[in-house]
Amino acid sequence: MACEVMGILNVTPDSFSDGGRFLDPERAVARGLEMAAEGARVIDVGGESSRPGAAPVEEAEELRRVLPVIEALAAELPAGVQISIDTVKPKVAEAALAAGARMLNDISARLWPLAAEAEVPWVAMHMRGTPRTMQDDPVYEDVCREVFGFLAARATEALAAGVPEVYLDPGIGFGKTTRHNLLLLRGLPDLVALGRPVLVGTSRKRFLGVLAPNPDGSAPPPPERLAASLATATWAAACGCALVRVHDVAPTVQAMAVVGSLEAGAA
Ligand code: HH2
Repeated sequence: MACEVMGILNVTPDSFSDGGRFLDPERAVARGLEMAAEGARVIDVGGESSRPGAAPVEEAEELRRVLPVIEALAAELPAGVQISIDTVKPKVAEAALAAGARMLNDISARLWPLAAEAEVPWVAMHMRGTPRTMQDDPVYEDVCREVFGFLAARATEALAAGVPEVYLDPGIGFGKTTRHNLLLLRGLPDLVALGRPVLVGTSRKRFLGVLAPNPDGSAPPPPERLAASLATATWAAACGCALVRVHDVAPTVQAMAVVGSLEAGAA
């Protein structure tokens, strides 16, 4: 099965790459529809940045940001394109699901009872600590064993509780050094082998600027990390992942189509 694309729609003033661009609900909805037209199968709406060091957002403010966008997108998106809500707050998750979101993207990996109740797929992501503290010297003995073991245990619990599908996400950049991110990406076949769909989010992340610096050694800013983002999305697809979470939908859809064509039996 070809790897599908989840388009990122951050309705925030401070996200690391697109912060402030889609705070206006009309612009956010237009961007969601544009990503659907470009081939995204899921539009991931988030109202709180989780970049390293980010401060938490009040529940009422997060609701104010995401609900009008979800309501409008639920009415306007073509059939076959789902909305997911990217939140760690139970009240926001519940309200978003009631407003038309059909997937719960949970970077805290704690909200599966809500996904069970609403009968929607749940994304369980691994994170060390909280966004405020997670990059303070993360240490693992064996990062793949620890992260994949954590996700497998959460999936077992969630499926037993009645969640219809669990996506496993290693949480690239969430309490991980560049080396940890590389080890997790290299280990993706082992995560896929657990038998659940795997979601990977590397798009424009900081470690890509470290791995692929400018010729003068400086790190390219987030919007200039497209080629590096495509390299990791392509790698994830070739490893058998089901979904990649990206800012740049159109070029990623192209890359996924090519990987899909290369898969055994496609030609
Ligand atoms: N990464 C971010 C946010 N949500 N969800 C999942 N499942 N996986 C991820 O890797 C992931 C995520 C961070 O990226 P972004 O949304 O672009 O930035 P910010 O958190 O600053 O809004």
